[in-house]
Amino acid sequence: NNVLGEDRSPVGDEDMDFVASPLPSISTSHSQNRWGDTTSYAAKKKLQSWFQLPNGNWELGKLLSTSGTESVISLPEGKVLKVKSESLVPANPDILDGVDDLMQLSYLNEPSVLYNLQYRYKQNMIYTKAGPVLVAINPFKKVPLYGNDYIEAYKNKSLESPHVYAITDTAIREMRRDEVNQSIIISGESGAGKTETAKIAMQYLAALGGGSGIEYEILKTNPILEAFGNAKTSRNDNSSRFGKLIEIHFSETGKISGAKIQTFLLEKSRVVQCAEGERSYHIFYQLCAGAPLALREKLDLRTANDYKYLRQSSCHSITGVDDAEQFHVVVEALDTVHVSKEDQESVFAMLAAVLWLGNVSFTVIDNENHVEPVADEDLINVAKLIGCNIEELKLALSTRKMRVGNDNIVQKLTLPQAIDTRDALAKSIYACLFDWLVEQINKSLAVGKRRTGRSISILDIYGFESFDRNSFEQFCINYANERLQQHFNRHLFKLEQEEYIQDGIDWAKIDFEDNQDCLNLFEKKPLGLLSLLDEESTFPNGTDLTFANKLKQHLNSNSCFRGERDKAFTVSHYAGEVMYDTTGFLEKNRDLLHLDSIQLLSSSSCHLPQIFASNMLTQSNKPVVGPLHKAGGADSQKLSVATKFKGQLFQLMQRLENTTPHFIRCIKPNNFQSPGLYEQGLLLQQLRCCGVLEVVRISRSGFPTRMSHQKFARRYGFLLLESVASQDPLSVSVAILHQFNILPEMYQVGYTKLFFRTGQIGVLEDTRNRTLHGILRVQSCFRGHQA
Ligand code: AD9
Ligand code: MG
Repeated sequence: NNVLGEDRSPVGDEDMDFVASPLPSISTSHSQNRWGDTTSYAAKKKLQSWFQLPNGNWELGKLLSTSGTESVISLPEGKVLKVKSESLVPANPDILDGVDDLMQLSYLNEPSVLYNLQYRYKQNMIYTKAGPVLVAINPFKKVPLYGNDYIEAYKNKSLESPHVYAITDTAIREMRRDEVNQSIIISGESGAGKTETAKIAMQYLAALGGGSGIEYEILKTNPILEAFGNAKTSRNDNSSRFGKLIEIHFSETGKISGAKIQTFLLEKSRVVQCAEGERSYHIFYQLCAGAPLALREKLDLRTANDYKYLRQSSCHSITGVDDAEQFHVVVEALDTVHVSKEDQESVFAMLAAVLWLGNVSFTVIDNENHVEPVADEDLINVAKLIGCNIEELKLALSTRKMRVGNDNIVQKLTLPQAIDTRDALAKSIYACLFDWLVEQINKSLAVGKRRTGRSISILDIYGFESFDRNSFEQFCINYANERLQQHFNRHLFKLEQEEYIQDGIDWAKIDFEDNQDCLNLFEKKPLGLLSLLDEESTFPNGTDLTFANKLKQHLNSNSCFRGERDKAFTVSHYAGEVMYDTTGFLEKNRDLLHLDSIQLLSSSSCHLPQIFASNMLTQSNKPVVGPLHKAGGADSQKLSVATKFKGQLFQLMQRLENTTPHFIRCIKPNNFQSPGLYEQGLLLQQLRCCGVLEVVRISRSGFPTRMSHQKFARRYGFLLLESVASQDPLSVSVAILHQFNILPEMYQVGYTKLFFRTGQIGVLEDTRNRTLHGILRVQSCFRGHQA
């Protein structure tokens, strides 16, 4: 069974196959104690014990003695320390080193989980199960775990160690068996490996469901979306700046019949500004480096360094990446998904237009700081590429038409206003281009009549974020994560309950806490974060400060909310507290594009700008009646960004709700994209944030350890001091439970199995081992005497 050389699980022993699964519950603190046993650990005199060093890392020590509240332990370098007994955390017996499911650990504490994951990681076993969840630790190097041989092995089940392939295989099987749509939900921090994991899952689906040829098209959507939607950030050289759901459809014969992609919240601001050392979207650099001569001339293309938008961050290249070569990969992929050469050229023209737009500069024309664009090569190129009149472009960038009372007036823009207008136009063109591309891809992959309704969706979405400074983007991302976390909880809770009901145990005793309070804080109308944000965004005089004050005024009594100094507020998320700075919230939420700019695009003689303009208008909440609008207010009364995002999210949740979910939690072991570096603190923080520690911890409140009556009786029956009247496994089991005074709340007796709270079986195991040890000692003594 070990064709590909992975070590067999060290707990292959049939005695140790405790099945376990988690039970959701939410709590905001993550203290170590909640993991520990209820009885003092040191009192049990285990040999191995975890001790936390001042730097926060855990070290495995040997417990030498315990007296009262103090214990003496020896650490690896021969150091002997006297420590408080309660600061020690039990370590698992060696036999459990590197178990492939964290639920198999007898002691479920943080150091044990970290150690187990590290033990595996060192041997390139980057995948581990945490009950039903797959944990994937980014190797930051090529690991020999993929490709056709592995796909075959997982397909025919000759390999069953945790893997994305295994999860994907389960999804396919369950889709066929239950005739229910499936979803693979991938989350994790930036750089943790979500996008790679999604591609690995797609690879497996394509291999198993291929045949019609459409699977190649589906795989080719990756280079396209990554070129247009990914960028180098400080955390990931290939960071996705959008969320993605790809729904892959299957025909009745089990073959892939098509796919549909939905994207979420592209980070538009990156088009016009990005931080030092980061880049804008890959496609810009690819175009500048890789466009063939004819295209270069047509678009007047220069090098990346000639464009302000690309120049500003002083980072043009990525180590190990050839942008020119990537450009050809993207063009090929566009061919594959049937974007015509003509359309491709229009796409590149739009990209060039954005770049030239960034170079447009302004001169001050009066003493009120009003400006006019400089009519140089930059401006001429923009007009040419967008297909509009130069004069109209100049006006759109330097004036705004408004209606004041009954009069139509033209207001001149100041320099900052003109720059904002220019950048807003660039961002909109790019965002529209992105949406349009996704639409073209979807047309090409459309399932059409072949669809059976069965599908597997893969969600690659930004994980929970908490930085030193958190803005509107984190606000939306973390809100999305609250929703997903609720989905996660509900699902796992349901699974757990089903098993309890099946075995007839009393599951009503299990508390189920959820993150509904935090979701309410966001969603409640009219006094929730999103409603108040929208309300303030529509007030002409609303500012980030008035918004922050309004939040404090209305939400301070909410337990998930805390007003902070100045313009800040804190939300207690399931994964921890995050302080948000409201600077820029209103502007980002309004995301205004002035009607003058939309009109400019609709006047274009080119095909794409026209489409963009009409999309912008139809996306508006209310029809825009005429060219002129009320002073000060939004020109186009479209939905706010937060409201649109919320709508998308609801739709997403609805879709996911109708699927059987499979969860993958990606973890990055260090912040340097470096292979082999395993930072305990960083890992721990992510395990907590993405709910993995929760899943494992929560199992304490459920009954994660299960053993059949037979197995239990066989394993511990010999410990009975008095013989039991009836020898049936159930009676023997109950007698054992009584003899060891296992508290009634610590176990449940089901029809076929015994269910234990975490750690309980550890107590029994200890006694069993001691007894066996004793027996062995007596035996060897006996033999000694004989000799
Ligand atoms: V972000 O939120 O989009 O910024 P992701 O998507 O979580 O992020 P990504 O999948 O892009 O991270 O992974 C980051 C890098 O880690 C990749 O570019 C690879 O270099 C590396 N990686 C991730 N997973 C694997 C893997 N299974 N094998 C090898 C990997 N390298
Ligand atoms: Mg990604």
